[in-house]
Formats: sequence, C-alpha cells, structure tokens
Amino acid sequence: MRNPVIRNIIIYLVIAMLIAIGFLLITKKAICSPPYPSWYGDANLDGSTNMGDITFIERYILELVPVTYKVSCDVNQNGEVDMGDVVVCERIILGVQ
Ligand SMILES: [Ca+2]
Ligand SMILES: [Ca+2]
Repeated sequence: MRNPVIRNIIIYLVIAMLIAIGFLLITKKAICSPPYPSWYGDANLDGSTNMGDITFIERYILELVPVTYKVSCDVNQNGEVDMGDVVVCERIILGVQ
C-alpha cells in the first residue's frame, strides 16, 4: 500500500476495532459458533477462528501476508480481502450473525 494517509487510516481503524473487540471478548466466549462451518473465518488456517485470524486478515490487507492466503482471508467470499472480511470474522468470533 503506497499511500501513507490511507495506510494510517487503516491502521487507526484496525486499532479501534481491536480495542472494541477486546472489550467485547471480556464478556463473550471467543469460539466459532453455528451456523458457520468450523473452517469459516479460519484465515490463517490453524484450525480455529479467533483474534489471530483478524490480525492475519489485517496483515494481508497491508500486504504483509503472501497472496496465496487470499482464499482463506476472503471470509465473506466476495472475491476481495478488505475490512468487510475483518468485520465478518469479528462477528464469527463474537457469535453474532
Ligand atoms: Ca485461525
Ligand atoms: Ca471479502
């Protein structure tokens, strides 16, 4: 990502979301729950869906992860990896639809 302004905005948004998620995780159980299949949201392919996957998707967006992970990072399966996939992953972790 070449534009430093956009990169900084993304970093600030990511930090804000991580703080919000951290707060919510204090009261919610961080597991993948139905109706999602067990692999759904497992961006880093370690067998579970958790905060590590959100970080992994964010690192993909910042081009810090090999492009070979595009399929697993495209959680909402719209063909692109963006903040929408982070939001879907957050919802999976929080158990909301
Ligand atoms: Ca995972
Ligand atoms: Ca997507």
